[in-house]
Amino acid sequence: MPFLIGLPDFFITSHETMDKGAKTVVTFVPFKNGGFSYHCILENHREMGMEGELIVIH
Ligand SMILES: [Cu+2]
Repeated sequence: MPFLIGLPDFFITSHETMDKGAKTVVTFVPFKNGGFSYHCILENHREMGMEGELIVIH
């Protein structure tokens, strides 16, 4: 199943990844502390469970 990860609080979007077991990398400076949602931005994928939380602690 493809995924395209969005992390809106940090204005991040990954490259779309199609292959099973594939990885993607995003690089950014976490400029604020807290818990931030990331999720697949492809249609209905978030509702299917492709989401998580990133916790930033400085
Ligand atoms: Cu997806």
